Amino acid sequence: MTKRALITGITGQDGSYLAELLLQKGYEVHGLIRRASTFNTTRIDHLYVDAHNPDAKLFLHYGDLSDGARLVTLLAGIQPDEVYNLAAQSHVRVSFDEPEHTADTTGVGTVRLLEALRMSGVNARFYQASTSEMFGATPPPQGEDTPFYPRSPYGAAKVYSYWITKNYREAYGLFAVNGILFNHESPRRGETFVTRKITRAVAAIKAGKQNELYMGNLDAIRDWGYAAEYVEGMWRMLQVDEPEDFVLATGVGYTVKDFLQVAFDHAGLNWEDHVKFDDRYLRPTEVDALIGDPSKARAKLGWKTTVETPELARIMVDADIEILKNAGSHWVDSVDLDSWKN
Ligand code: NAP
Ligand code: G4F
Repeated sequence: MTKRALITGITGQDGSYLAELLLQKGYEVHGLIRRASTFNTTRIDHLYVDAHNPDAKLFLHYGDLSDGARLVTLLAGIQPDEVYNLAAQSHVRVSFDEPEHTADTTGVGTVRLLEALRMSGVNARFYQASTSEMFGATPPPQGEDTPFYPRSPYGAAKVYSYWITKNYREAYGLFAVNGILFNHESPRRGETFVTRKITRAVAAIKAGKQNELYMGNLDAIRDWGYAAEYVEGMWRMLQVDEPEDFVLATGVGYTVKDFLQVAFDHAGLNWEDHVKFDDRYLRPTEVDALIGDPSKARAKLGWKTTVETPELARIMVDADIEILKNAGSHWVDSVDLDSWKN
């Protein structure tokens, strides 16, 4: 029997890699997408086959985590074996500007989906995209038993989602798990997260299209892995016998400054000639250091990373140099993005 999966957030970085992986594994994949006035499917366009084609395995459905009734109807119609809840307002800095919206989608959206599963009677395994941001102020290394101390509206909303997922597992016997993922990046990363902001700027500076890059706190430490490897871990969490929560991370931390250094060096540039400070990129409360302990995932899922942060930075720089070459006049400078997009 062909397995069927529903992915919320399929148009995002992780959703696109997960859809790719599940299609490779022979799944029929259904994705929830938001209606927008412009196309928002660029990350998955390469996977899409017209639904009239008998070989089509990827199906997209309009919906939103703010619309519980729609989630019930969709689940009842699709009857998935696995549900991956990746949708969220996922930008930490933006969550300080839009705390209520973040709580509604990143927090309450999860219980809407869980409740829709219960109301539709669909017996699917459920994956919740939990995050290292929940550890916040608790010092590293952080593992499955480390206490949470969120430092942003985003982190607080994700803590709610973590606990409600655990509660539905205990209260209703759902196979529901939290993947507590540390930062993971790729050439498909949103342009305003720090790694992609840096690698796009390197490409633009190298091409003579930009000279300055405005940044916030360069001392923050993150454990950056390669997104394509993390979606394999998500899938493995739903294939084990008992539902359990897992940390996915590389286990090694680097500062934002380290990332800048590797990325600029790779293009033969000196970051100190270009990077300027702008306090608009500081957060009211910062998460100083996130470094994960992935030993449980290694032991029980056989999952581990192979791409370390410096290699990741080089992959992303090379990809952005290529993207810029092909973009021509459609390229939007980081400077333009920076001025309002965080
Ligand atoms: P992303 O690129 O920002 O993608 C977020 C996805 O959620 C997009 O498809 C977006 O749709 C969708 N979305 C947002 N609000 C929605 C709503 N109200 N209803 C339905 N869909 C909505 O995020 P990502 O990096 O792929 O991360 C995937 C998930 O993992 C997120 O939940 C994130 O918080 C979590 N996470 C990420 C990391 C990381 O380092 N990447 C680490 C730990 C946890 P549009 O395309 O229409 O905007
Ligand atoms: O790339 P960031 O915006 O990612 P952050 O805040 O760590 O959140 C990401 O990872 C979480 C997992 O830990 C996910 F749950 C979340 O959805 C998201 O994917 O910022 C990383 C660090 C921060 O300390 C920030 O203050 O970089 C610092 N930073 C310095 N200058 C900057 C900038 N961040 C951004 N976005 N832009 C800057 O100019």
